[in-house]
Amino acid sequence: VGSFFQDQPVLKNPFLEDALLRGYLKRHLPQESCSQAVFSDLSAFGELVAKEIDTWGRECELSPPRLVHFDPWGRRVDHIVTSAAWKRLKDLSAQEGLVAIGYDKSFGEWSRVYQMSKLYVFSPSSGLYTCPLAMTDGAAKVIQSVGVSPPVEEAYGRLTSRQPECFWTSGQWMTERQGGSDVGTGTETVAVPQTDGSYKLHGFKWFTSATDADMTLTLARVQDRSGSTTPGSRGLSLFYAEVSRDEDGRLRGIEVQRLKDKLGTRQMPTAELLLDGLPAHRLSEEGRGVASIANMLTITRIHNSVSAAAAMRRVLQLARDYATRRTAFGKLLKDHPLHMQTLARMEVETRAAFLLVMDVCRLLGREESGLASQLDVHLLRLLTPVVKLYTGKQAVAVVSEGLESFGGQGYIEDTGLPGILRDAQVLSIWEGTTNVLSLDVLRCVARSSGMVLHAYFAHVKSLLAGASGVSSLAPAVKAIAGAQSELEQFVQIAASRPPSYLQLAA
Ligand code: MFK
Ligand code: FAD
Repeated sequence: VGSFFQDQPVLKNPFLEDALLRGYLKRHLPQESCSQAVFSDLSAFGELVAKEIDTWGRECELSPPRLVHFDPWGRRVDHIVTSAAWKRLKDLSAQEGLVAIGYDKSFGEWSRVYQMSKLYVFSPSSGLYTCPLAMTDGAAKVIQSVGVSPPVEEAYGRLTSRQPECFWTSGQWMTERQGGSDVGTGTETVAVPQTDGSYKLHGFKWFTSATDADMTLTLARVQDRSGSTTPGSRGLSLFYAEVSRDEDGRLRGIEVQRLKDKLGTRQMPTAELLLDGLPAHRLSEEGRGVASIANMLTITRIHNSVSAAAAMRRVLQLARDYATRRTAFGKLLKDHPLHMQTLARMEVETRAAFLLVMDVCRLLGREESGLASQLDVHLLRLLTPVVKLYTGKQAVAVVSEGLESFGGQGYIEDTGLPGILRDAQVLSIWEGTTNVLSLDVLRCVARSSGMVLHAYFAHVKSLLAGASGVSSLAPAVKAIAGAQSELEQFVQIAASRPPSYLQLAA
């Protein structure tokens, strides 16, 4: 009934559509050859995202993973069945070097900016494959930090491989029932030493995402001969375990209890796992588990921030396109000043998020190339939790606003739009909640005796100096300088009080 049918918003090449990303890369990437290679790869990849990958991501949402506990003859198999699209995304991730680019370092200190730019283009169409990639990247980073040697030498090669048949993904099994934030108190999993120097793990991991991974890093308490363990964070060690099957097809030392029924991130499996003698190798010194897995947290939190900024950009790209197709009150949405003001506000949020995220990626690249100054190292430590906590919240707000810009259609499942909001909601929860990361910021300020803040102030001052010549930026420069001076005053007051003051101020 009726002859009118609304044109749908069209996803165009997300790299070519993103003037800010292209401008950022043009401004920062050094030699002509580096920027040409990156531009040509990202242009081609952006085309693939719009034309093909986006439908794979959608297929992952429409065919979510399911758990098959038993085979037809009653044997326990615990198969997590994933869609064909999910498997294709794994192969594609290897071929496109979505982890490898960060490790082969063909672009030196800019390799991380390049890798994260590619993930930024990929993320909203990836069917959440960015989740296993984040953990895979984090695991490679941890292995690098403990030494690429047996028993993890082969794993490192696989995690950073571009060959689909060789490529592995990793899990990150930290959370137990008692504690996801407070893993130091909440971890009950024990590691029982074996005569050959390896361990067997016994415990229950309450949240494990992308559980079809080939290996994992996890935390457990080493049991001494009397069977006792050390409580708290100091009792935790870091372990490496492969996820493998025996001759009968049963998982070695693991039972998949069930898959979580989640608000979003439905494209990928998140399981509860019983570890029942899982063979494992200790990677950290005994009791240094949390400090050792911190390298993984840094990487996965940066990935999280990339995905947050990318979600905002995606909803905005679609909203802008829709504004050129939808008419209300006799004119296109793009000609309604109030509608455009709404989109402009989203644009400002998105730009700010993107620039902060990219600055952190730049710092990571400098640190990994041995080029980071002490100031850069402090800034990276400070800004990693800040960018994760800030963009996680921002993504929910901006994407929610974005849905409204499609009117009622923003609420309709098969437009694919509501999924963007559902998936954004997790970004502030996993990899450390907002409050837990706020406390992490304060702890790192206290542990560096305030050095991270000095690094931050110096950085802001240099940015303001660069911007002060541009007259249109004058009001912003003034506002930022005012905020900075208030913050400096707070730090001075805090420095003259007992350490508990910082904690209370949180
Ligand atoms: C789309 C992309 C998405 C990504 C995919 C995600 C899939 C989902 C994966 C997950 O959600 S995995 C689970 C993530 N879990 C968390 O993020 C846990 C959140 N809780 C915290 O971060 C707590 O702050 C923490 C567990 C670290 C507190 O434990 P402790 O033992 O009380 O920590 P403490 O005493 O502050 O630090 C112990 C050591 O670790 C110290 O080193 P030292 O002993 O050498 O002094 C710290 O400096 C170090 N450390 C802690 N946090 C650090 C860190 N080092 C660097 N960076 C950090 N952030
Ligand atoms: P709690 O620690 O119980 O926190 C509850 C509330 O208390 C939060 O709001 C928190 O901010 C607040 N809080 C806690 N401590 C403090 C404090 N000191 N001060 C102020 N507020 C505080 N974990 C993994 O290990 N691997 C995975 O692969 C994984 N995948 C996940 C996938 C999904 C979809 C989800 C939703 C979670 C996943 N998690 C995973 C778990 C996730 O990391 C934890 O849920 C998260 O770290 C929070 O832990 P918790 O659930 O125990 O919450």
